[in-house]
Amino acid sequence: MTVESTAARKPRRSAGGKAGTTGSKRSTTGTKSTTRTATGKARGTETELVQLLTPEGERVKNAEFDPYVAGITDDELRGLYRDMVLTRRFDAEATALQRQGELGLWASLLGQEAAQIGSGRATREDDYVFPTYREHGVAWCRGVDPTNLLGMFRGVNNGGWDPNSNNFHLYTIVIGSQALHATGYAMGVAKDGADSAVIAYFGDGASSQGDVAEAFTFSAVYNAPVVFFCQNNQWAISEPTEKQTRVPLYQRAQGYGFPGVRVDGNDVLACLAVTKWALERARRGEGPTLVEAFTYRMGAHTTSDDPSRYRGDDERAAWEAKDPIARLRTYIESQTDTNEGFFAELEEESEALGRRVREVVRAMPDPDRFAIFENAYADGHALVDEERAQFAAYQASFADVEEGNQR
Ligand SMILES: Cc1ncc(C[n+]2csc(CCOP(=O)(O)OP(=O)(O)O)c2C)c(N)n1
Ligand SMILES: [Mg+2]
Repeated sequence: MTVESTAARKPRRSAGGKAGTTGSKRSTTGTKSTTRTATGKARGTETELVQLLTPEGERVKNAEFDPYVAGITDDELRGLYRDMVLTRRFDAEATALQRQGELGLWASLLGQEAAQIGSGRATREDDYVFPTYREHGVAWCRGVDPTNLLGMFRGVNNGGWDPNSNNFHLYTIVIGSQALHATGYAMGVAKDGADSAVIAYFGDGASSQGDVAEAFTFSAVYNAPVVFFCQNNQWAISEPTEKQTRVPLYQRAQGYGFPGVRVDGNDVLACLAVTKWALERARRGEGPTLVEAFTYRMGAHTTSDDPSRYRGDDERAAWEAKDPIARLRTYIESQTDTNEGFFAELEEESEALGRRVREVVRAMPDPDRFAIFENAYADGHALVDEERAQFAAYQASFADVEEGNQR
């Protein structure tokens, strides 16, 4: 199949873009390396980190990205805070529900609230989002009812929401594959002539997948309107980021010919600003962007994992000091002193959400036991028929137990 280049129909600008990977007053983490810009000019760079809010809750100026959050109101700041608090509360409830046997598994987003809420709030209604299995905060921003995220983790359905209702695709467990889905979708969006953008979420571990490399190549060559949002939470289950890459992940974009930016993933304002910038580039026909949100997975990989087997408490403690919610609260309190009622009400709203999630999950109906044999083949299949019959016989072997239970 040949695919017409979307670049031919859209004004093509330098892949280095306005902010691109070129220098600015970003604060740095101090690592030095030599890279080339997208236009091929060699230059030395430091590992740069876009930050608008320090861990102490102080606003830092940034000439490139300040314009993207310039008009933000106190109410909007409180809105971002509310999003993060409620997402964290939902996540804690889900973890507890798993421990109590109500869910089979849960992948916690603890620590990654700013990366998800900042980027999620940057999306427009008509944009399309391709998540992994941990994007509960992005789902929240897209208006997916959080209880709908839990069916799959309870094992009662295969997804739980209609992706096209909120332009939020189903959770994807196959690591990195959604980067390709997003690229293909974005190429389609461009062919339709729409000015929507697409955003694909994935992790530091996924960055090693061939699918992600292919997505980078295709999106660059076809100038697809897609943002690759990599949450570098420092771990891929028990593998640290050092096992995935020898260069900061965002710098990989240069080899493909599009800009990459590292943003403080625990700074909701910076994540909002950088993602808005990247989405706007996509909408203007300037092609893909890689955003690396530098953050930390505070909890276990999933409820089946025990991180004490491979990492120390000191690392977690260092990241706890950079908590995304605490720093926004400090900033909000420094801006206005009329927040007392807001924080108290939010506490109540948070508890009410926890209660609702618990009630809804417990009331989820079990699926029909035989539904697993449906929906694979349109006209049936001899092997599936055989397996269905075997399963029916197996189920029938419990008839006396079930009768006993009813007596
Ligand atoms: C193709 C594929 N290989 C392996 C796995 C098993 N697996 C599940 S999660 C995971 C680690 C992913 O790490 P990362 O991309 O950093 O995302 P995070 O879980 O940290 O959010 C792996 C290897 C998988 N689901 N799919
Ligand atoms: Mg990871």
